[in-house]
Amino acid sequence: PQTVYLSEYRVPAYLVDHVDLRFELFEEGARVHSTLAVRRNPESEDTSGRLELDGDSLVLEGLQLDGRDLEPGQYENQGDRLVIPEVPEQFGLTVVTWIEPQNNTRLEGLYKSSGMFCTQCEAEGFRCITFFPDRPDVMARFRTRIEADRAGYPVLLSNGNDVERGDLEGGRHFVTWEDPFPKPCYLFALVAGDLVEKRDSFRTCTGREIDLRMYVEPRNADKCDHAMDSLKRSMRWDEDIYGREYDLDIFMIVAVDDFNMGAMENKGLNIFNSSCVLASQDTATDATFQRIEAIVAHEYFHNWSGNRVTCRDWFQLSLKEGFTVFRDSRFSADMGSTTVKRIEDVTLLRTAQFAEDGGPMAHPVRPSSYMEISNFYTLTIYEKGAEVVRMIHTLLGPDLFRKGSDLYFERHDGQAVTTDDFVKAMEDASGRDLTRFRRWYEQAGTPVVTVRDEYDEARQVYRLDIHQTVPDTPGQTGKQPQHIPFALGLLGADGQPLALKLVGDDAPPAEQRVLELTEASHSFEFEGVAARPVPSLLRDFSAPVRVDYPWTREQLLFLMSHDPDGFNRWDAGQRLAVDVIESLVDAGEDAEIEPRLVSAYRHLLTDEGLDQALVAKMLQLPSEAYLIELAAAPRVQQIYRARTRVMNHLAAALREELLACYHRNNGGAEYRLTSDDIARRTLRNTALGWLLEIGDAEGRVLALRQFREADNMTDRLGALRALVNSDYHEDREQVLDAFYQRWQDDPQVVELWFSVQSGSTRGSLEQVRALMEHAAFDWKNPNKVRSVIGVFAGQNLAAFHAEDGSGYRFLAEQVRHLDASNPQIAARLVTPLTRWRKFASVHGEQMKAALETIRDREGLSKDVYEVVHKSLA
Ligand code: B3K
Ligand code: ZN
Repeated sequence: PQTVYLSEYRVPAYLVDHVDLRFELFEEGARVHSTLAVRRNPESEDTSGRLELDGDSLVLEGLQLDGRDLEPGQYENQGDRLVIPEVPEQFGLTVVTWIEPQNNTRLEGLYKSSGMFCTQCEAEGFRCITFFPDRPDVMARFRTRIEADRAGYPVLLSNGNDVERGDLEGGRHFVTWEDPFPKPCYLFALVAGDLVEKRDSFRTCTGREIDLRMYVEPRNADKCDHAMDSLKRSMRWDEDIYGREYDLDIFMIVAVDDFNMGAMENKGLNIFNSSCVLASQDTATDATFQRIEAIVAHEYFHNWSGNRVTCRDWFQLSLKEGFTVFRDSRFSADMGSTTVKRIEDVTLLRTAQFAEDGGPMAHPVRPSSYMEISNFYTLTIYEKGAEVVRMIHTLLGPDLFRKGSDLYFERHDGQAVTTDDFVKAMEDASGRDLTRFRRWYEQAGTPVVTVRDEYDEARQVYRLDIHQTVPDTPGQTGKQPQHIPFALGLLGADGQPLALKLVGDDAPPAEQRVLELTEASHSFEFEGVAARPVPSLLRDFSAPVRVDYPWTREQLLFLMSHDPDGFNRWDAGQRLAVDVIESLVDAGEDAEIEPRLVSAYRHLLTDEGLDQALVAKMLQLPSEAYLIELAAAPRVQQIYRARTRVMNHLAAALREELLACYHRNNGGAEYRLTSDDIARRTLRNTALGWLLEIGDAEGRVLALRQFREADNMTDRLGALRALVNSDYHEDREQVLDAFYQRWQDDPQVVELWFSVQSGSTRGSLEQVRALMEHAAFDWKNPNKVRSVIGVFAGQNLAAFHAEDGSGYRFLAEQVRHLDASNPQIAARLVTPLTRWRKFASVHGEQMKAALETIRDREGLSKDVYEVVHKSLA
């Protein structure tokens, strides 16, 4: 496969002003008539007169230039490219292609899912529909006519407004859609199916009435309310916070069962994975409700950050994704608990993005090369990209940031631009120099910030020496210091925040400062400090870096109860738990477990004056994945045992407190989605999980009762999970069975049922294999593959890293199998194996050997090829 380089970017030689599409949809395939209004790009240096269009798996049935058929000698069909060596300055081109959506298992381009036609064109799926300059800097107005059997496909949708509809011969009908906004072809969408429509409306800030429509299969008609409400909240929030109004008269959301990722922001017609949009109290957990709200918002926000202003090329992907994740994350924070949302974002970042940044696929937020762009929809592009935008927000402050985003949208509306254009707009609006800040886009790897301190009692001065390094990553060495906003505070012995005054600085004293690190080393002196303080560093996780500071357990315990920064309170607890678990990894079975950890947790469980949403988070022990990420050469079994020992110890020591916490939070009140109520459910289910972990008999009774009586999926699943993760084998089988019997017709619930089992540390590889034989498992459905194979390899870490290497061989086998039908999902699934270099020798070698069996598969897809070869290099 070929590598694409950013340095080779050239403006397109030809532009397309208008696209006229006609889809004839049949059971045995689809015929696509496409007529393009093409003209030479005056800005291109290419004057050869040669037109090249992209294609993939297309049968070419017709080709006309300005209405005249082209003879075989006048064009060249190379399969992935259609070349017409000589074209005029301006012309009309008609292309007719034949495709087979019913056989499309890659789920890119036009395909069928549960009997309906749907599309996924980002990043390069439009070329699977027709020959076209499939790149985001070619923006055209689309008119789309869809023809299909009326009975089988009563609903026919595309982008924009429906302008015409009517009947055709043979029981067929058509609808024509027109999208007034020029767009890149990756935002094109089409849906045809037998769907029910849910309607609502939204009045914009200028008084326009927008028609909101959701389309779902009839059996899901009662699962649309939450997404619809989330949509309206998002529309309002984007007006209030960013001044962005919706632009079309209709906004549509469609749910489809087979989908490679979460959702897609097609102009005016967002398409969602069913599991990211459908919900009812009975079938969705709190986490699912929150995820739906976040994804609906994310896709909606793309209408401005992505669609109105789009990417020049795919190296700029974070322009829309990083910014949009930042936007959806602030939205979720505003809708619920800001601190909890921050904890969740940072947990994902530190566990998974840091691992990516330290692995063989590490790449900058703006990469400079790729083989397969689908492999670059990564945590680095999305989550680290969002952190980078967040840092600009921190450096500029909310008002200048808003000024910058206004300028960006105004300056680039209707354009395809770069991450640099974004930074430039922020610079121009604020007057700040972000030259050095741009390194965040160019350098891969997680910076390490080392902090050492010194207290000078005689001078009453507290000094911080801060040093940063950016580690080498594949293809990048000798990196420059980055511009890091480093928020901090200092606490006095009484737990009170100190007023910070820097030596030689005129700024008025404040309880928190954002230091700006731009050099490899800095020293900061704080004056008027009466006694050695406890530093609270990198508050609210102000930059995506690792902090190295020699914390003592006393300091961490102190911060856990005194830090006014909620995020750092939580983080101190995590660091303490990590320290305790790590110290047990090498210790004998009878080594003492830090008693102060027990008292700290007791305090959390009993002090009802604490923010319960924060407490619910603080009670979660650091995950195995995070502990593995932190370790230099992790020995997974030992880490797993040490963590389990600590959990059992805490559960046994705090049994009474856990029971009390369970009962206190088990109000029979009506199910509501407030952050208070979510915290209560999290608390009681955490308590239940811990009690079952130690096989507590009373806990068992409570879990069985909760399983039977719960009026919502959060509690039902909480009880199920606690029992599945316990040693009550008979109960386990019984509840799993009952659950399946009750919910087998609901795919989203069956996915939960699968993942509870494949992620259970009590489950073995054989049980996971058995799930794959289950009638509900379906290789063609990415959600099923993820909930069984993905969850096993990503969450059931002790089994995945089994000493005999069976987990690795299992994963390699599934990747090889899946690569033939769905390369995108196969390439994602392989990720855990790519980290082989990090693991102690035997494991590492076994992982590497598993990767090699994938590498040797005949006919490997480009997607898997890139990931496997880069990780073996
Ligand atoms: N933009 C899409 C992702 C498309 C992935 C293509 N492989 C969803 C999103 O980020 O909103
Ligand atoms: Zn996105």
